[in-house]
Amino acid sequence: MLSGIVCGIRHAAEPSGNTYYITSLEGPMLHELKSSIVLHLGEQVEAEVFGELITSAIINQDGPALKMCLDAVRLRASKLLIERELSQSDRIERITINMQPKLNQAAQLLLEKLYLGAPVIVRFHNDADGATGAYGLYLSINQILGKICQVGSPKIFWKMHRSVSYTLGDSREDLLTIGNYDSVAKPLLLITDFGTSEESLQGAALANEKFDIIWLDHHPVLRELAEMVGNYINPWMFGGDSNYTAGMLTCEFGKSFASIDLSLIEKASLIGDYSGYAVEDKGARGLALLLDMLTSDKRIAFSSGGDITPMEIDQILRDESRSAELIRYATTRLEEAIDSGLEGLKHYKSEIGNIYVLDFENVRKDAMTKYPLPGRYASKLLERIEKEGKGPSILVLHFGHFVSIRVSGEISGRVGLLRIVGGIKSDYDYVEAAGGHNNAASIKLRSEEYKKEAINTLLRGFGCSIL
Ligand SMILES: [Mn+2]
Repeated sequence: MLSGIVCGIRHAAEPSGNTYYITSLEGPMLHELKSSIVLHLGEQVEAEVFGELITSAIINQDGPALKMCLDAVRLRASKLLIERELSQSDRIERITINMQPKLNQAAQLLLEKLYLGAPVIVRFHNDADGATGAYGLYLSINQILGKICQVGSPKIFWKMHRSVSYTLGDSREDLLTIGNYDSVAKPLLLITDFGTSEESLQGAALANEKFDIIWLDHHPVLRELAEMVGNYINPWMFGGDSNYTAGMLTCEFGKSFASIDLSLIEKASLIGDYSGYAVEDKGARGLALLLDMLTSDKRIAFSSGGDITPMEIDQILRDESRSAELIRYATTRLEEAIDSGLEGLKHYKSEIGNIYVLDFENVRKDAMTKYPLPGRYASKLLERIEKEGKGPSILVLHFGHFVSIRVSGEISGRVGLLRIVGGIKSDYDYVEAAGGHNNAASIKLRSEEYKKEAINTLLRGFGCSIL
C-alpha cells in the first residue's frame, strides 16, 4: 500500500497515459507510476501498486496533507547535504568555502525538486568546461537518486547549449519542454557555464516567472542578472574569478550532496578552459580533449548528430578502449588542423606585434567533421603560434560571416580588443553582433560580402598602416 501525495503529473494525450509522481512520507519518497484511475495534482492517495502501476486508489482526506509532505521533503533534503572538510590553504578550496552556504542552499532546492517529481532542465555550454560540469552533476545526481526514488525517477532534461547567451527563444523552448508537466513545486532550470550577459536578461526574466533557477557561471558578473535570479552563484562574488571554472563550480555543487570523487573531471575542466589553476595531468587533458570534440561534433562517436548528453559521455567513458581511441582521433585531427592552419596564415606586422589572418574555410575544406569548431580552434592555434617563438601575436580567423579574434595575454592590455571591436560594432551596420573580452572576441556579420571590409578595419585598428 502506497500512501502519499500526487506532487507531479506528466500529462499524456489521454489521461489514461498520464505519469504520476507521488511523494510519500517514508523514504525513499518518490514514486513514478502509471495509474489505471485518473489522479489529480495535490490529491492524497492510498494506492494499491503492482510493479509500476497503480491498480486502485482511495482519495484519502485524512492522509498526509501537502504541507506535511513538503516539510518532510525539506527535512530529508537537508539530511542529504554533506558537511565537507575543505582546506583554507588551498587556493581553489578557499573560494569553495566562501561559496558553500550558497551552494548548499541551491543543493537543497534541487533535492526538493527531485523529491517532489518537479521537472528539471539542465543547460550546459557546449565546450569542455560546460560538459565537465554537466557530467559531474549527472554523476552526483545519479549517486543519490536511489535515496530519493522508490520507483522510477524524476524527469531531468539535459540540454547542450550552443551559444553564450540565454535568449528569449531559449526560455520559450524551455517552457515548451515542461509544457506537459504539472507539479506542486515550480520546475527547476539549472544553467552552467554561459549566459552572464545583457543578451540573457529577457530570456532569464521569462524563465524566472515559471522556474526556480540555479545559475552557475564564472564569467564576469552582470549585476542585473545576479539580482534577478534567486540562486545565481559565481566565483567572482566570492573572492575568485574566471579561473575558477564553471565545470569546477558545478562539480563542487554536486559534491555538496553526493560523496563522489570528481577530481579528474574538475582537473579536465581547468585544463579545458585554460584556467590559471590548471595542473598538467595526462588523463584530465585527454578527457578535456574528448569532451571538446564530443561537444563540437557528436557524429565522431555516434551515428547520429545533434547534441551530446551526459548519459552518452558516460557510455563512452565506461569503455576504456573506445575513449582511448576517440582521444587519439581528437589529437590527430587537431594536429592536422593546426598544421594546415599554420600553412595558411597571412602575416602582417604592426608596432604592437605580429598579426595573422586565417581563412578557416581552408582548414575545414577536406575534413569529414566539424571538429574543431573555429572559435576554440583559434585559441589553440594562437597557443601554437606563441610556442613556435613568433612572440606575442594577434590572430584573426574568419569563417563564413564570422570573425574570431585572439590576442596574446602579454599584449592584450595594449591592443584593447574590446574597444576596437565595440567601435566596429557601433560604426558599421553590417555588424550583426560583436563581443568578448580583451583576449578573445568575435564578430558576426550580416553577410559574408562585408568580411573583407570588416577585417581591413580590424587590421587598421591593430595599427597596420599598409591597408
Ligand atoms: Mn567556462
